Amino acid sequence: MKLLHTSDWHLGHRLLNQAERDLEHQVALDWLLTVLDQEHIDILLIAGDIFDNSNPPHSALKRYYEFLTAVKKTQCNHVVIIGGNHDSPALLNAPKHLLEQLDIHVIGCVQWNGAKSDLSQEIVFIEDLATIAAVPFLRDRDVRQKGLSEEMLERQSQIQNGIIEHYAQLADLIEKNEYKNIPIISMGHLFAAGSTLSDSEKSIHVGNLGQISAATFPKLFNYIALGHLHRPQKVASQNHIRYSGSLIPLSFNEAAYSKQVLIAEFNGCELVKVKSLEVPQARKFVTFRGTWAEVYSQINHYKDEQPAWGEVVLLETPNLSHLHAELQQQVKTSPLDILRVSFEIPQTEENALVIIPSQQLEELTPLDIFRHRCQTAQKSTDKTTELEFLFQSVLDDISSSEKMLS
Ligand SMILES: [Mn+2]
Repeated sequence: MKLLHTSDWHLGHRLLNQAERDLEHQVALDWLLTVLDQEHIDILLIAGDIFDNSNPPHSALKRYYEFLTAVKKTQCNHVVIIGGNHDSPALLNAPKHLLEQLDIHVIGCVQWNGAKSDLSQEIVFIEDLATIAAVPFLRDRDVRQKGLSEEMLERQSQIQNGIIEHYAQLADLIEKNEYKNIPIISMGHLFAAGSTLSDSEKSIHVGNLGQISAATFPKLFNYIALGHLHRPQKVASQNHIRYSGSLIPLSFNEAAYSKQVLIAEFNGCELVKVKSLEVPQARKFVTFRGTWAEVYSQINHYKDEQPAWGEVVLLETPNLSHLHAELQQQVKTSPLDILRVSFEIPQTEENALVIIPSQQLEELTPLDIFRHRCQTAQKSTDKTTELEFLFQSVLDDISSSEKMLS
């Protein structure tokens, strides 16, 4: 049995809130379809964050359904999809029963049966191939008991214990059922401790303090296909607990490492091999760094044929009034799209309250700005973690009350 593990497509993503990524997704997904045939994949696992936000553009929905339709024309007959923190559970689940007819299993969120969660809904049994514990992104309300103390440490451990308990109960449930000599796979969209964060991910985990350690996953699982972190990696050096990482770079920082999908091969229920394949990219990412004169000359010499997203990092404060026009003039005939200009100016007492350029402001999260404010406001940083936690709790409360209203 061979499975392909991918996650974090973020269909509908806009780079720096500007540039559409549809062409890049198309190239990556067309390639993925050829891999399903070439590698004789039996099951495709997509571990969450299919879409970039809960209300994706129609072009993203089209891309998703066209891909699923095309999968049915390959040798890969089974698909399992879980919801991520970016996905709208309702949007993913809406065509659930229709897709089920095509052997495409969607678990958008935890299913509730009155006050109890129905874990049996997360078990996908694919005859002769695998049993899959398809755990979606677990939201605060899915794992934490109400009415208990909200103290920082208690809240944190409640979330962690809730997640661990969820996986343990699923493992028990699977063990009770009869299964033959086939692998037992688990999926998840979470932050497992012992992993490395990329810059664009930092803010999403502080809020959900559900970091669980590799050792707490039930031993029953022969492979654990994770999503959430965009950098491909093993968790705590364990070969069978993996993040495939995102399909395309979702920030300039993410472009520093290659994008992958993972192929896990089994003999009976034994995992024999995990290999990664690099995802071809339709666009390059280029950073031009230096003084204005240096950057000007670097851009002039940039002649790569492949279209690229560009960013400029200036090490001096330039004359802003000319900058934009001159840049646009320069890239007119090149395959470059300059999406961002930022400044890296050494911090001194006087410029401590640095003005953040508006373009950059759009891509910062409220937490980033809060962190920035903390840094400029206080010399000692020993309280920063606690302050960030409290700030994030407020944000979480706001967003959950918004969800209850909508
Ligand atoms: Mn993601």
